[in-house]
Amino acid sequence: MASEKAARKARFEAVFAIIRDDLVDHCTKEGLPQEAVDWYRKSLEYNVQGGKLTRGMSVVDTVEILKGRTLTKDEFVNAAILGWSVELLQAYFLVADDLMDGSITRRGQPCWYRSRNPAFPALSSSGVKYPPVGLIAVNDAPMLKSAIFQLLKMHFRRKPYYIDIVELFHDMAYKTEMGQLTDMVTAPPEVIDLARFSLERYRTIARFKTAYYSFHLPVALAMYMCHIPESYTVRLDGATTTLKPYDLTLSILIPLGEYFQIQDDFLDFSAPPAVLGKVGTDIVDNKCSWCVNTVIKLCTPEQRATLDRNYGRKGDVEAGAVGGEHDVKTEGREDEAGGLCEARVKEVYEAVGLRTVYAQYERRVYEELNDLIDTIPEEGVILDRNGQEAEYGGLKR
Ligand code: GPP
Ligand code: MG
Ligand code: MG
Ligand code: MG
Repeated sequence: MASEKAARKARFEAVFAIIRDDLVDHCTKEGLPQEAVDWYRKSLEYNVQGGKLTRGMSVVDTVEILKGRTLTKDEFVNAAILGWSVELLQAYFLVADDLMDGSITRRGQPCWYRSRNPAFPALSSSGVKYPPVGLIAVNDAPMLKSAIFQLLKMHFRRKPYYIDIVELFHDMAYKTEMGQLTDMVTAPPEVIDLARFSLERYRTIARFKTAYYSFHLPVALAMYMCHIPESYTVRLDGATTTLKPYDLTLSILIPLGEYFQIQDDFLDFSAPPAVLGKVGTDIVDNKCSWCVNTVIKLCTPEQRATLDRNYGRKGDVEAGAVGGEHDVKTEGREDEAGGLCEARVKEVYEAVGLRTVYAQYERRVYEELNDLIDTIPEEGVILDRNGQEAEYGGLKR
């Protein structure tokens, strides 16, 4: 079972070389100098590979489920190219986000803007060997996004669903950018003010910043590839109903994406670094996380004051606690990312019973998502506009 999963991943990963070579060869054909071509190749390899690949692989999985059979070689490669296009979008977001957040590492290596690109011969004579990428990343990021539309043109221009997938990528990117804007203005760097946070604001950020491109996009791409129409009529238990499958997908995958982000936030607080794969930083980074929003609603005024003094602060001394009991250096606590301030916040989280609240939420959302999934009609005869049984590409196996 585990080896089957690894084989599926390896098969998907093998398609990366196709998209990289398509994009690099295109730059060469455009007549770019070799150092620019080498730079772009390095950016693609560094930023697009190395993730979990769940978004990309779910395009392939969904096409397989919709078709109900093993894919032909052509079908697989096309689905995987769409999957890698989602990974390109993700790479674009992460390169830009790391610059905006001033982050240090990503996927176990330095963030792109902090990395040293060996394809940088122009400056190596200045005595600095491979200077950091720096602000060239401001151009590298949108090049990763533009690469998507170049690939779609190369591989899907003659497909009847071409314009649908082009519009879908534009729509999903725009939604994510709206989410990033809301995230940035809710917790701008250097402004720590928990009064800006609320669970309602959190939901907006999670849905726009994460759910659309991570959950709806891969599934909707697969649906377009399988020729699923925007709406169709079915005869179900004798009655005729109009279904809008993409709206139905949104109605389930956006709440699922919200749950994914809430789980991510909870793990940031609760999972040991060995399990998380990184040290959780949401508290010291002043993130508008599900955890802090939930605790704000449950805590006493004293606990709220502790949060106000310590949230978003990386340090050993509580800000505002002049000579007070908490004005203590954290000797021997270097293991903690945020020192004493973070520890104080975590104490409040534990005291209000955040672990129990999360467990209750998870049970409830699991039921709710299953109820939503149960609303999808699985039976029914698809009708054409004359009321006759119709055949709609991927809908018919
Ligand atoms: C990462 O969020 C942000 C995105 C994936 C969207 C970025 C969108 C742009 C238009 C740039 P984060 O900063 O909360 O997550 P992480 O902790 O992974 O940096
Ligand atoms: Mg970030
Ligand atoms: Mg961010
Ligand atoms: Mg997180």
